[in-house]
Amino acid sequence: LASALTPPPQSQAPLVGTNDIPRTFDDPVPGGQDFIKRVEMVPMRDGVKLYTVILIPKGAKNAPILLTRTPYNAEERAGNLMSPKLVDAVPLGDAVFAKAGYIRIYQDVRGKYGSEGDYVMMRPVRGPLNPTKVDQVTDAWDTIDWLVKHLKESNGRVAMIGSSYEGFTAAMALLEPHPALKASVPESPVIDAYMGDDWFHYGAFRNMMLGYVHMQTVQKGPGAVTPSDTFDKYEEYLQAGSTGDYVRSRGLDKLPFVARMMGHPSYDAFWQGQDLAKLLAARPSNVPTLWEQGLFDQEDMWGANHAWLALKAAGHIGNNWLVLGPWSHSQVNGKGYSVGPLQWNGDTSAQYMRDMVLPFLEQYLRDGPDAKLPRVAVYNTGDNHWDGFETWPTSCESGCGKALKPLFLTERFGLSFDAPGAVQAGDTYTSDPAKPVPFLPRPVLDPFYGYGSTYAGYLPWSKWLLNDQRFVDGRPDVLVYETPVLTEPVRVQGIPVADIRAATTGTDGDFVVKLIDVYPSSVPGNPTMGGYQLPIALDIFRGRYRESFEHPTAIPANQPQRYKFDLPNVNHVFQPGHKIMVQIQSSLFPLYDRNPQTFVPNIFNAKPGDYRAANVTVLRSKEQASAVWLPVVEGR
Ligand code: PG9
Repeated sequence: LASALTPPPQSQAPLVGTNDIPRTFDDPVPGGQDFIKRVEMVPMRDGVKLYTVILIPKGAKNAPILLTRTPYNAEERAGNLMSPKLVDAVPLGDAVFAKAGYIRIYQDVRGKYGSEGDYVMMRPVRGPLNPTKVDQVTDAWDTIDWLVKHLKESNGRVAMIGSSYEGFTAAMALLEPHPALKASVPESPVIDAYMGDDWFHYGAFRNMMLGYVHMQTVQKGPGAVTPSDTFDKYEEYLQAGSTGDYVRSRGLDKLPFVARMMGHPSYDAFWQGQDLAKLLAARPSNVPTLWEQGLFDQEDMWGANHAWLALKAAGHIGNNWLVLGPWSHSQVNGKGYSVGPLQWNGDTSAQYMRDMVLPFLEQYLRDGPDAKLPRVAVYNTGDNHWDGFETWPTSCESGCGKALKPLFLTERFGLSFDAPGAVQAGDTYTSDPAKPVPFLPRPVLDPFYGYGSTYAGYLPWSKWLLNDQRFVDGRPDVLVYETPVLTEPVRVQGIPVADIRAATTGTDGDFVVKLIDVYPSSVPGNPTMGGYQLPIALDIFRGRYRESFEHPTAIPANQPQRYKFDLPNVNHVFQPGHKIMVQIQSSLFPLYDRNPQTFVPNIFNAKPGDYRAANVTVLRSKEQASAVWLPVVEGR
């Protein structure tokens, strides 16, 4: 090696070479790499082989295996393998496992990147929605079976981990776990993509995911988002007409998954059959499982907590833990010092990996000490620390200790814990589909432009849920209610419920409800937070589904109706000097498709004439009270 590094004297250096590629070449890294990378084509039961990148610490013996099954290119996801040390080579979130000597494995799901076979987006379980003999359950089973039989360095125990789609593959494996699967960590897993994960929220379609489907399904390898000649997606979607018009004009209807979504705008058998929370509760596993969810996850806010709640309801809390951290989507795998404008005490992602996931895996994969995790760990975004709970939520509509407390909309755009008096009253705005309320200040870019293994994407997208809502509070189509300045802290811990009574002149319509923490006008030491309107929970609900998500019905024009839906989890403190605010509006565009406000069978195919302005009256009388029900708790 030393002689290879010593250059020949200049006079001896030949002027012309015959082959500049030596027959062998060893990189002169001191000691070489401290890990071995193997790539295996692991055979599945139907003969299809899956591309599997295996990173083994040199000299490993009896090492546990940590497996991620991904649609995002195993070769890239495994990290920057140029590095001599595994701990530096793997993605940031994996460093603790590399340090602890785990065998780290990334595998391409069937049909993507290096794996053989056909790709089906979120391939459903075998059965009516999947007539083949394979799914993510069998592929995980077959992979684990192969790994424990072929990796002599392992102790025969496997855990699965992964975020989002990778969390979905981890959760699917729990439906019929291989006996060697000893623990699982589904992070922001997609569990019900109709109710509150990637494709719809309570029936409203998430336009902005179309670029993702393009990127993922135009080809087996890396794809790009939908080509566009318009910088601002707000402008692009508005000009296109309906989402169906947008899809057809760009040829996206030729992508089978887009066509499937457009054929199933309601919560029919197609979506119900994919609700993994229901499937998991019907076939609960004994695998110790740590479910993780970001409190500000702009993509998959529904999955982990609903899977955990379904398992709890089915009596399987004993082997299921829940972590709700202060993160945007998949931020748990990056740095967790802050999210949006909020700063935390240290790196909360590192705290989760080091103090929760690693001890959990050590307990079940290495017979380590009891990890002593609280059943539920939720970051307190008001007090800036982790809280541990025996159950969750601590306060809810019924059956969990403390009842929710309604915060009523009152006259003069106030909010009060006192029920309204007898006066008939309401507040009216005109919702015009020609001028929908933007979800982010324009211009709005495609969130998946530049998306890759780093999860970078379009930065405002990853923090839009925390965006200062002053950018819309002056609009005439946004109702804004607020409390007086608080003199006492108001602590909320659980799942707030939006409960809106409203009448509209249209026959369909959407309702967006935002629960907001308004900062004092001046925040010494942090001037940019002065007057900040920080949403702590918000969501959208499609009015046609107020009675049934499966069978939509027209809204009877001008008749009060009730729109009731859960908002995302909160563990927050509205501090003295702050105000609580509720904003109500009828669009969040172009993230969500526009509701034409005229009842049509399938909103994807609404015609230009169906899009009509409607006057929406939000009621706040004694008989028709509107409120956000808050999980208020006293004390710390
Ligand atoms: N939220 C992404 C996704 C998962 C599943 C379907 C569509 C999108 C992800 O980050 O994987």
